[in-house]
Amino acid sequence: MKKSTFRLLFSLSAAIIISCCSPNKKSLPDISPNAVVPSTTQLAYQQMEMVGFIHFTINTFTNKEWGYGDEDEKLFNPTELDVDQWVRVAKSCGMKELILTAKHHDGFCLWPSQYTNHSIKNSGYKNGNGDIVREFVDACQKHGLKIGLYLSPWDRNHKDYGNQAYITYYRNQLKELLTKYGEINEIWFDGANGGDGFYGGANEIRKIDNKTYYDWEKTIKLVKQLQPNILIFSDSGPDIRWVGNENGSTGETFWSTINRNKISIGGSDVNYLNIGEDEGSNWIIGQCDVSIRPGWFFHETEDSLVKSPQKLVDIYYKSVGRNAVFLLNLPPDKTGKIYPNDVKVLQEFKKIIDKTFEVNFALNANCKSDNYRLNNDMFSPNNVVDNDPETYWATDDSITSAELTIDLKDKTDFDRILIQEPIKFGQRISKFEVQIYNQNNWKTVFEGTTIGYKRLIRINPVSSSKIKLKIIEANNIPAISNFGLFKASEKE
Ligand code: FUL
Repeated sequence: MKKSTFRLLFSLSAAIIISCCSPNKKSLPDISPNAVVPSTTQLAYQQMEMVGFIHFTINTFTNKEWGYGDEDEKLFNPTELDVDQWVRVAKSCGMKELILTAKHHDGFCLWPSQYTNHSIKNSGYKNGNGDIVREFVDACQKHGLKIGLYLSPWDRNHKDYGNQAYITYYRNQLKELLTKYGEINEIWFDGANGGDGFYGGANEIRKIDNKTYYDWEKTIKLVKQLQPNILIFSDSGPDIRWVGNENGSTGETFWSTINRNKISIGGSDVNYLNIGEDEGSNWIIGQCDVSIRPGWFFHETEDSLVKSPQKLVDIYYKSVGRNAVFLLNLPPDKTGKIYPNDVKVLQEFKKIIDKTFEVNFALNANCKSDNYRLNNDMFSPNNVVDNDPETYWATDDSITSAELTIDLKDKTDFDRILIQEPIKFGQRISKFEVQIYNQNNWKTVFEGTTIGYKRLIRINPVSSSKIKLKIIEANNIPAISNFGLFKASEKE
């Protein structure tokens, strides 16, 4: 029997079984998930799309990027600290979480840690009675933002750095942060490790073996014990991963799947991190970290070098638009506030994104496909334009290439395309094309590889009434949850 005839018979009998025995859609044979899929918390994290970083510590006052660890704590003294402003600004530009540098490489702690004197308790701020981690947590909770904390594994202040005693110290600090401040959504483990530093007055170079020194697997276990729902970021996840650069972009091809045994904190192949691997055995979300200024900390000399709204929009397409999460750093100044010009840029960025994605021309358009699963509406092509991220179009078993045609009725101008896979089933598509119908011909306007949670495509403006999405290769039955067409804001 020919494959297609078999498929038809299979679909018909399945349809009969369904209509006779189970009117309930839920009992339909859904597409089976890939072997590697995101956890529920990873799925929720990916859906946040944009999160923020706050780099603020003693460096803000010493005008440095990497403090040596010998700073006089008294130098830390923001005069008009307004943590609420950080959160309001982040929220107003669409961020759903903020991550604070509780401790950067200099070892200075923004909370009164009982394990060190290099902290806010010896600073001028509130005469040593302040706790900025507490203020940060309170403000995020008040405004409904998730909370992330950065605890630098490298500590240029600590006398024991490089020895086992430091690992105990580091874990004690994690215990403080993860037991005293309520629910923490993300912990950020940086990859910079070892080098010169103050180290309690030793003033020397200390090298560590980044594969063995930290015994990360034990620390990860501890973190998950203390906060079962927390997501851990590092070069190698296990939940969220670095994408191998600090300019905010993943590769054009970007898999959330990767092999964890090929990557390690501070010692990974950056190109591998930037692309991932179709066959990867771990799901680790990509997170694109980048600063709104050249540096991660505030420096007056960089006031004129704040990225433009257009540059941020470009990064948005290269991060959120390539299946990753955009992590944008907003460094507060010495007064303790995000600088007005940075705020202005962010507001303009948000306006542009909102304007571009305001009207989806494909919404409720008529969609057809050469195949849809069991010919049942649960998998109808129309699900990709129903504005419901939970519904999707999927094909019959064994089909890995298929076409979806979107009929807009009238000729429409557009230059931005959005495509989403229902990633709860895994990431599947590895080759696709978008075509438009023009003068009795189909013309290819984009050729791509991966889609994942969200793919945003920029093309030159076109005018057409019919658009085709051709799925050419996939590692399993393809499924699409959302397809959109937009016209870019003139300010892009
Ligand atoms: C890097 C650090 O060395 C930078 O100072 C900054 O914190 C950035 C986010 O990560 O590895």
